[in-house]
Amino acid sequence: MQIHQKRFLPQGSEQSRLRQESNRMRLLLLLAALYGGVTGSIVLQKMYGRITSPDFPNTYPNHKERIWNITVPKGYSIRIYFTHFNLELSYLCEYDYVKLSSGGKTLATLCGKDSTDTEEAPGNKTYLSTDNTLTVVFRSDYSNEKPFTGFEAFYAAEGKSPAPLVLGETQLWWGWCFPGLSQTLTPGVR
Ligand SMILES: [Ca+2]
Repeated sequence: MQIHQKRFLPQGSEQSRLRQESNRMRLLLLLAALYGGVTGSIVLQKMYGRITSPDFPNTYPNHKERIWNITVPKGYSIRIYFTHFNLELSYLCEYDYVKLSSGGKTLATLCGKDSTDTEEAPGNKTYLSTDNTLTVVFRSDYSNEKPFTGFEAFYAAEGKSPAPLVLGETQLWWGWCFPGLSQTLTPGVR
């Protein structure tokens, strides 16, 4: 009976129903993509912090991808350095890697433990973002022949030319806490 009724629906309304269905499907797919994107990356907006590979200081799992999007106020850049680094070594770091990028540019693709002719490991090097954002991607492939403990890194905002701003803020702060003192500390500034 139902099939019979369906067949007798005017063609126009059937098409509009199908169109609605397909629009709803598209919206669901879009939401799924957006939701997936949000949960896939970690947003960090503090002036400093620490990030580590999954399960650090234990060995990191296979088939993992983790993305950190670090943002600090405009005018600052972000310096990152590694206190521990031990990833599977592969030619050009194509298996497991930590990738640093900023301003649409890759700063470094890191793997292994020590740098070689074709692969870079951070060692004591620090990396500076090109703008106020830094993206860190950790990725491991499907296997490891040995256990690798991953990485631990610290980052901090670094002012490119923050002196006038910081001085101004310090004066305001001193002036508010100790009225009259800021003028004593910085003669010539009212
Ligand atoms: Ca691996």
